[in-house]
Amino acid sequence: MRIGITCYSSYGGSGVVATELGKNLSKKGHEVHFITSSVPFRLHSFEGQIYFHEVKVVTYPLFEHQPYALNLAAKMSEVIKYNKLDVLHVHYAIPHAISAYLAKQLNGGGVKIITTLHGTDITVVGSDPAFLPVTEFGIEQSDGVTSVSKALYESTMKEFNITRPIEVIHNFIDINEFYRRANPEMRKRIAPNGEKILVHISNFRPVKRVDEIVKLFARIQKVVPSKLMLIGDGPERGKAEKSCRDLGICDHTVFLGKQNAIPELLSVADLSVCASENESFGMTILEAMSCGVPVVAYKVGGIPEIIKDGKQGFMITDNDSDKFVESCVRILTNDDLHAKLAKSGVERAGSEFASDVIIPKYEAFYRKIVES
Ligand code: GMT
Repeated sequence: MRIGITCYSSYGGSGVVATELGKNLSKKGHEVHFITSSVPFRLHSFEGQIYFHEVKVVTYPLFEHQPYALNLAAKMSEVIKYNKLDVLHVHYAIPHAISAYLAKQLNGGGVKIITTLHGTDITVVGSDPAFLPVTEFGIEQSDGVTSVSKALYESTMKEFNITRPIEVIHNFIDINEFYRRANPEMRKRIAPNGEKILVHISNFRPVKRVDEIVKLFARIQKVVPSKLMLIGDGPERGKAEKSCRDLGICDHTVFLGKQNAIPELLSVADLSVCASENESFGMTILEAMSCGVPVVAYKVGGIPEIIKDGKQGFMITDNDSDKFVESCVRILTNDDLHAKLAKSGVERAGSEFASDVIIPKYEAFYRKIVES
C-alpha cells in the first residue's frame, strides 16, 4: 500500500508511535510518505521505501499567524495526488484530521483518511470548548478512527457525539531495541555507592506532575538509599528542581534533560515511577516494562491496560501517596518480588505490545478501510 503519515514530529509519544509505525510498515514492503513540518525525531537513518515531505509554513506581512493547517492540507493534497496514496494516516485530530479532510476534498475523494487519537487531542477540548465541534468533525469525517487505549475510546465517546466506530489499537514497542543490557559503568555514574535507581521520563508538562514525583521520592529515599534519575525537559522542570533544593535532596536527584539513549538508561534503573494526572496510554511505562523495570503509577487513563496490578508493578488508586511510597519501598527492598515483576514486564511487553503483534493490526485496519 502507499501510505501517508502526518504527526507532530518533535518530542512526544504520538510522534514516536507514528514514526515507528511508518518504519515498520516500510520494512513490510509498504511505501511510506511522512508529511510533517520537520523530519520526525526517530527517523535517523535512510530507510528504503520511506519518503519525507516537508510542510513549509508561509509567512506574509498580512498573516498575523502562520496558516499551518492550510499549508499542511496543501502539501497533503500534493502528496496524495502525485504519489497516489491509498491511505493518509494522521496522528492527532487537531488540526491534522481537518487538514486531511480538506486535502481529500481537493482531490475529489479517493484516498482514505485514518485518524489515530492519542489523548491530548481530546483533552485539549477541555481547555477550550470551542475546539469541540471541529474535533468532532475531524473524527466523524475520517474513514477510519483508532484510539491508543480503551480508556481513551471511552472518554472520546463520553465527550463527543461520535457515530462512527473507533477501533482500539494499543501502542507498541520494538523489543529488539527496548531490552535490558548490562551497563555497570553507567550504573556507577548515577549511583556510585550502590544506591537503588528510580527513573521518571516525561515531557515535564503539568499533566505529568513531576513535582509530585520529587515529593514522593523525598520520602522513599529516607527509607531506601536511592537516586532519582529524571529524563526529559519541559515547562515544569524548574519547579521540580526547586522542590529538590527545598527538600534538600539535590544530591539524590539527577536531571538528565532530553536523552536519546532511553533503553541504555532504563537498563540501569530499578523502578520506574509515574504520577500523571491522566495518561491515555503511557509510552514510557511500556518502555520501562520492556527493559525489565517494574513500574509504580497512579491508576489513571489507559495505564491499567498496560500494567496489571501486582504483576508488572503496582497501580495506586485514589491518588494515595502513602500507598505509592509503600509500594516503591516494597519493590526496592524485596529482590524476589523485583525479579518477578521485572520478568513479567518483559514477557507482557513481548506478548501484548511488541511491533510484531500490533503492526499487523494496523495493516488489517488499513485493508478494511481501503476495501470499504
Ligand atoms: O502527553 C504527552 O506525553 C504527549 C502526547 C503526545 O501526543 O505525544 O502523549 C499522548 O500520546 C501518547 C502516545 O499515544 C500516549 O502514550 C500518552 O499517554 C498521551 N498523553 C496523555 O494522555 C497525557
